[in-house]
Amino acid sequence: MSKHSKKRKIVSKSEAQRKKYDSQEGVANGRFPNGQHKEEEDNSVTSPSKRSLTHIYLACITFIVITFFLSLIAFHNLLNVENVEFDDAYMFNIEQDEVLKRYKQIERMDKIHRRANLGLQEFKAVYDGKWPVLITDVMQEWPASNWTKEFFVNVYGEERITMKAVRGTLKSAESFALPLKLFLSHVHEGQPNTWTYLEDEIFLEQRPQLKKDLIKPVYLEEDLFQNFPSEIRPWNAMLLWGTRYSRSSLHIDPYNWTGTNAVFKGLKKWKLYPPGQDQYLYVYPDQLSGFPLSCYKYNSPVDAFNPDLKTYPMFRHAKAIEFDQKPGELLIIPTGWFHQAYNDDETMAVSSQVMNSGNYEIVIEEILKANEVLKDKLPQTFYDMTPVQKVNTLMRLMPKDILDRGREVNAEALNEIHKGTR
Ligand SMILES: O=C(O)CCC(=O)C(=O)O
Repeated sequence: MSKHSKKRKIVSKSEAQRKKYDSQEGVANGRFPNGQHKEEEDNSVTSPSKRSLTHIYLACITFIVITFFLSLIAFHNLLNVENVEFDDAYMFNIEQDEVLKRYKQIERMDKIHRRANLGLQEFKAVYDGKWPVLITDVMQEWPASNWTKEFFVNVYGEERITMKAVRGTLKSAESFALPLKLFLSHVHEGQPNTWTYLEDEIFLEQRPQLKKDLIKPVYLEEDLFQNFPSEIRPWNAMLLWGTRYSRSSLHIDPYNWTGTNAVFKGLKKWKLYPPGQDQYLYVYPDQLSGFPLSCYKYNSPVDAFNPDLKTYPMFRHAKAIEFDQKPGELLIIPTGWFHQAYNDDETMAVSSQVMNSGNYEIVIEEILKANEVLKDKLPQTFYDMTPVQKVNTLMRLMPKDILDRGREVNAEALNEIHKGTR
């Protein structure tokens, strides 16, 4: 064997080795077993080892890109709950726990849910007594959606309404009675520290021709307050007409009922506080409503839209859901949620309430808490009864003096209207 042929043999052995190692993972670092760098060996042709390296890089990059886009889509879906559309059929095919778990995820996003085509069963499973919701597709049918300022001035201008007026902070609010025409002639004049708010519980109640323009959507049809005697049944259509900057107080509704608010004109801003934050809200202790069928009042001295953090420093820890409510949207506020509304424009709305199978236990508890006399009279079977039986039993036990007082209060309110003193 010549010197040259010996050299060729050595070269061919190293090529064989290279083939062998190219097919192994260990070559992925580009080195041959003898320590020689692959590229030094042959950098003019793409070797099999270089190709497998490229495949691995490509696979990694593809994986990263797909994961990134999938995360983006998931995040977007969570953020976009305002327009979320859930399919009832889907909802009923999964366990209720699953539904709630799914909503828990959304809850963390601190968003209001805007819903159209919301089924009654889904409303009950997910929102009723649990989470606030804006229903966007029911008010369009209500004749009240066509109410105008001119209509109220022309037909009811001389009628007296009750209004709250503020000069300074919310704490300076005072109540006045005046003709609707006078109130409406100034309703465009709100200033940050000078504003007025028509908050009248009787005006619509006394005018069935107007009240019939408000249609009860299916979510509010079950209403156990209808089983209360009329003497103590809460008024259930409060007219709210405010100048810009006007606002409610921060409160939970009487009897801790489920509140509703339908905006017809303007823009309402809301702050809603999920339950369990009383220590941050400085709730006045032991205040009673003064209603004939008494209940505790849960009111906060804090104006959530202009909080005095020097006086109420813990308020900064309170967590709210904040959102705007536009004309044509109906808000349903669950029992137990402190809430405050702020009219960011001249705004007309109607608020109401329900007691239903989602909140009746809480409402009854509130009634019993403030009326020990009723608690003592409950039959032993009370807690086994259906919601309707419970309410009817409680109403049958109502002491005569509470009913008499209710009759008196209603008569006084109506008298004041007729005498023009309110
Ligand atoms: O719209 C408003 O001013 C709030 C009304 C309200 O919270 C209520 O009626 O309980």
